[in-house]
Amino acid sequence: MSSEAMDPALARPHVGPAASPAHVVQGLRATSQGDLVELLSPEGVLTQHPDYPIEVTADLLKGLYRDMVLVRRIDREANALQRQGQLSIWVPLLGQEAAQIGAGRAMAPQDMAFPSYREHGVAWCRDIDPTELLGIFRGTDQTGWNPKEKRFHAYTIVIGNQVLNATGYAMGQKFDGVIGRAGGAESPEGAPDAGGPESVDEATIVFFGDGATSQGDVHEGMVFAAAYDAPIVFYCQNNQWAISEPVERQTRVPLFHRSRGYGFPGIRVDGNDVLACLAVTRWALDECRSGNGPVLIEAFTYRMDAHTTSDDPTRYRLADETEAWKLLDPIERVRVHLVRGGLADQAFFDGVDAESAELAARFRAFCVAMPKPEISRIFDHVYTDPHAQVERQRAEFTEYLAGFDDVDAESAGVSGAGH
Ligand SMILES: Cc1ncc(C[n+]2csc(CCOP(=O)(O)OP(=O)(O)O)c2C)c(N)n1
Ligand SMILES: [Mg+2]
Repeated sequence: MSSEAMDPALARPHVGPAASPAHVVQGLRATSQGDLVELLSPEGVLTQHPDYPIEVTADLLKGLYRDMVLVRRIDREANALQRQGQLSIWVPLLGQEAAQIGAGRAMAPQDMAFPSYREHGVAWCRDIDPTELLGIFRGTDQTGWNPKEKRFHAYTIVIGNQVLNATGYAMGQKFDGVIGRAGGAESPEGAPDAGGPESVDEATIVFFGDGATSQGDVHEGMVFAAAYDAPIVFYCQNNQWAISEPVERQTRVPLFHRSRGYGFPGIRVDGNDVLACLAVTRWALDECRSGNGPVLIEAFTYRMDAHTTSDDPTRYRLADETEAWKLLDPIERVRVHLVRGGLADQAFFDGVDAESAELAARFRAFCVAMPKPEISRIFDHVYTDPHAQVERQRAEFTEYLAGFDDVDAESAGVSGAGH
């Protein structure tokens, strides 16, 4: 078949093993084809989409704007704290605020989320105080919140692994019969009709990146989710890069087309449009709660900063590309819409800025005052009960530390065995 006769979305970008910048841009275009659900254009013009209607009020827009400004501020503050030696590493979300806030605000309290490591905006929507993120990045804690209580799982660094966990969780929701009840024969008394965040039914949403789609775990998760009609939204933030690997190295088709192969719907949404992300994710979660899952959402967005604070993106991508994406900024388009429509006055914007400054100050003060953890904690919680091997390692480590003049093993807490 000649490439002219092919579905243009299936045309192969000619990307060799060492892609030049021109190839990168060409490849990006090749995987950009396909319908993009967009409600709020980069110029701030609002249109409804027939399949994903949403009631848009000034309060809704102002709330989403506030969320995005505050999480961006936290993100920039954390980045600076890492540069000042207060955090070991930080994973920036800059540019992905709309993709995360739209999805996070679409969730109902009873829904369950499985993040990767970049979902600080979704954490915010799950009522996790930003200071609770700090322990992970300061290297003092595994997670700062109770995943069961917040319905937001621990961050997962192993790429794609959370997709399996989330699929298993969603299969459990199906086996437990907590989907498709509202409005049906088994509807609890007084329950609203199926769907809608007011529903008593549950769904799962899992977050992963474009690069993660190359992992076996993601494939296996989608196969099982389809086979069991599991109530799960696969939410792929395609931020165009997996560290230094561009998305066209991961796929020959737009990522949302992948769902066809598993047998469930796939939607590509403008990931820099918070309203579109909200409307599409609401729809997808409703489908899952009503028993019509799974659904794949590809939020087409861009990672504006480095992969992490350990990365230097100038070594593998063009400044032109980043400059072009600046024009699609997720916060700016909401601000423009609010201003042009006379929906928010200067006092509102000043208020959000003041709140943002206060939050950043509290976040910073909390971080620099965090106590040093006792070194012995690395031996705690390995096993529930005392374990001979762990205790032997604890003793060896205590002896090792005792060999240094400037380490007081007692105050480091290593000698206190028996947890
Ligand atoms: C199984 C596994 N392989 C490799 C890595 C190293 N690694 C960390 S982040 C990353 C890229 C992930 O890219 P993507 O899925 O697009 O997510 P993004 O970081 O862009 O949000 C890789 C390869 C890892 N953490 N886990
Ligand atoms: Mg990526």
